[in-house]
Amino acid sequence: MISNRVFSGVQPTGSLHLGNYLGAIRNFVDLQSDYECIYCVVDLHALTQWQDPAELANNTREVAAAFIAAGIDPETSIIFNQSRVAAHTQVAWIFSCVARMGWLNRMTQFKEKAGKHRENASTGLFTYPNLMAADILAYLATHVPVGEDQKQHLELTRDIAQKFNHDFGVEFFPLVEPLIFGEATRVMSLRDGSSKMSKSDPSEQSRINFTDSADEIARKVRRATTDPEPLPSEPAGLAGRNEAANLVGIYAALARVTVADVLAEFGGRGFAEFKPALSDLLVEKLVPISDQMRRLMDDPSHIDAILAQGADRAAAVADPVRDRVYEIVGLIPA
Ligand code: AQP
Repeated sequence: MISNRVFSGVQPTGSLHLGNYLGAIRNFVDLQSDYECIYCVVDLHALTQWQDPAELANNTREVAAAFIAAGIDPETSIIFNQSRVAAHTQVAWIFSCVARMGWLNRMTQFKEKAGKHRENASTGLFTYPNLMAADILAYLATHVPVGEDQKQHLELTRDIAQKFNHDFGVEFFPLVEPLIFGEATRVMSLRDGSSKMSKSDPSEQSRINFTDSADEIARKVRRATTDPEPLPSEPAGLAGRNEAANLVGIYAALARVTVADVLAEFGGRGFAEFKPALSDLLVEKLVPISDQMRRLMDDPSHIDAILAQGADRAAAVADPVRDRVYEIVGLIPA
């Protein structure tokens, strides 16, 4: 059995933001030295909510460009988009027949995204975790780097793997481990420290996008909601101060230090001093990535070639797994 294969994905649903970077993409980059890595632009997942067809293909390229600009090497890691490898949907159907309604009913992301209009949500949004399980298990991946918000879906992936193995009397699918690390595993909105920074938040002010200029970053940080107190000297002093905790966490993650280290430096100082230091750090880390993304997006055919080649490499791994699944369940003779 494979012991160290990483799989993860990002949806091409709009402008990528700091939460996607610190919760996922930067960790994708770091893992390349120790794992065999497969990174997917999950375009089929994006369709669970309406996407403008004219924008979807471009958003897919943009996520691929962000992967590469952030430091994922398409020669060593596999970068591709989900819809090009049929095994994802083929295995997902099998998992739809393994997962239980009760399991999916418990998924908090469905409840949040469907909101009050549950009856109007697409059935794809409801069964999304089955496809996510197939994304991962079609590669027999063992580790999945994600932000905190995806933890429940990974637990469901483990439940599906376990039930499949049990129902068919095999030891085929591994039980995946989430890799949730860094000081900002759940980056919060700049406007409201109790809600997640998200692409679908209608307020542009709530998030820092990969594509924001240095001026836009500085303006958003300046306007970020805070409280009037100076920063505490110890992490315990951040309890009940969501907005302050969020900004300090972002700083710590970007600087690759602990929250305690940041407070040792800034404790007792007000946001008038801390915010400019945070914007400088954000600009230093994000602007080179967005510059490189822009250069890559100037040559879409190059990105398309990387995605096509990545899909061939991905299919070479996933197709035999799909075939074995078909044999196990009896769709093709063993
Ligand atoms: N705020 C966040 N903090 C930390 N990690 C985050 N991620 C997303 N938001 C945060 C992580 O980014 C990866 C890719 O996410 P996704 O694009 O597949 O979808 P999402 O989690 O639904 O992200 P958004 O931005 O909230 O998109 P919308 O608004 O379209 O739903 C995942 O690993 C996720 O954990």
